Amino acid sequence: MRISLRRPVTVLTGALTASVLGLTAAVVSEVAAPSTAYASSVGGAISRAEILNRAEWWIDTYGAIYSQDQADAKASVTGEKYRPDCSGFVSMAWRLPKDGGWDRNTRNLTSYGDTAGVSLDDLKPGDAILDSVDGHVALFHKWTDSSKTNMWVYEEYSTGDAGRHVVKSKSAYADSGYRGISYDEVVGSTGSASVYGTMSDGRLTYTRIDTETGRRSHGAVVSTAKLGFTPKAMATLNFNTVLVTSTAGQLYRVDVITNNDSLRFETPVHLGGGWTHDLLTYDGSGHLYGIADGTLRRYTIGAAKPNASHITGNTMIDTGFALRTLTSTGPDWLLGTTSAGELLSYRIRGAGDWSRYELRSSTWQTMDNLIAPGGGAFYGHRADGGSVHAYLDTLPDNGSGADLTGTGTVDASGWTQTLLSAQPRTAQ
Ligand SMILES: [Ca+2]
Repeated sequence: MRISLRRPVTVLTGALTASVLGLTAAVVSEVAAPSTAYASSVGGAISRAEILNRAEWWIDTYGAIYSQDQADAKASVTGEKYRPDCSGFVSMAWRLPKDGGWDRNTRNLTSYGDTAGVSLDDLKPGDAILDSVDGHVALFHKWTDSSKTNMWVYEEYSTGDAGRHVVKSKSAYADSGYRGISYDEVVGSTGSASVYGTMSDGRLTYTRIDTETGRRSHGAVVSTAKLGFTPKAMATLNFNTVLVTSTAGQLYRVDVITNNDSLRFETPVHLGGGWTHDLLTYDGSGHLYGIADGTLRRYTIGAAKPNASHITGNTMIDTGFALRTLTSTGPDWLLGTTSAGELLSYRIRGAGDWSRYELRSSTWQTMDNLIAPGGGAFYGHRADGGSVHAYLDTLPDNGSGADLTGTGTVDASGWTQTLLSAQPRTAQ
């Protein structure tokens, strides 16, 4: 690879020109301010959703800029500049550090001890496909279908062409000696969020979100049937069982028949009264939590499809849980928001025995529902605009928000549900 180092143009013809140049430079450096969707650091942990967002932004922003000259580097969405060729593009998507001012090339992309080989069949979004002999690398986006015959990739390919998002054949890659590589700093959950919801008229909804990419992968499918009562709080127990309370304080079990092309459920099974909870969540490990008037209670669920006798161990944990939203991030770990804007994590051990951690002190008052499928992934729903936002708490059980990042918007609108609840532990 030939690199010519160009001297910067520094023709100063007077104070006015200098100030104009300075202004221009400042504007260029503000190509895109970092936002919560771009929360990684150079060389640091990065989610698959962020890698794809970085690649998409570059392809959407630039035209035919391909160059193997490091001096032609272009700004990424977070401002750092990367060489606009195939390996510079992957370095940009992964937000790799420079080595002596140089981006990596196809010969040394895997020489820094921070990548691992992966078979083409096991590629995940944000991995790369590398031919270090003939010198090309592309960024894997997704398979076109479950047969894994063809894949979407992002790439900078050749001089005179714009970067592109194209379909490639796996067998053609394999025949040409390409191999898959993954970046060790990639963090995030794998799996999906299985999300049930209620509409204000009592219909039920089902939606799936791919937690790797932060994108909706199924639905929403909406039932024709209505629950027959006004839902107040809900907790998903497993893939086809949801507990829902009514505004009249009654608890119902909803058994789902199908959530594939349509959503159908059996007539809700009435389990009893006195369920005045404002919020409910299930931790995926036998404990149902509910908050009524700021009092947190824990129950033990003894069956996949519980009747009243399977809901035991009513334990008052404590008062003072004035939360606006509630979900569970793991066994006996709760996550919630307050109307004052806090994002709070709780570890519950028993009656009067719990710990509270403030992950964020402000701005979360806009959330109307929180849902957490496990693996540190969670989503915030804003009913006002119907948007759903993705977050990743890399270690959800360390009582710290330092490892918490926003990973993008799943949908900017369209989620008109009143309640949302994700099946626990469907992501790792
Ligand atoms: Ca954490």
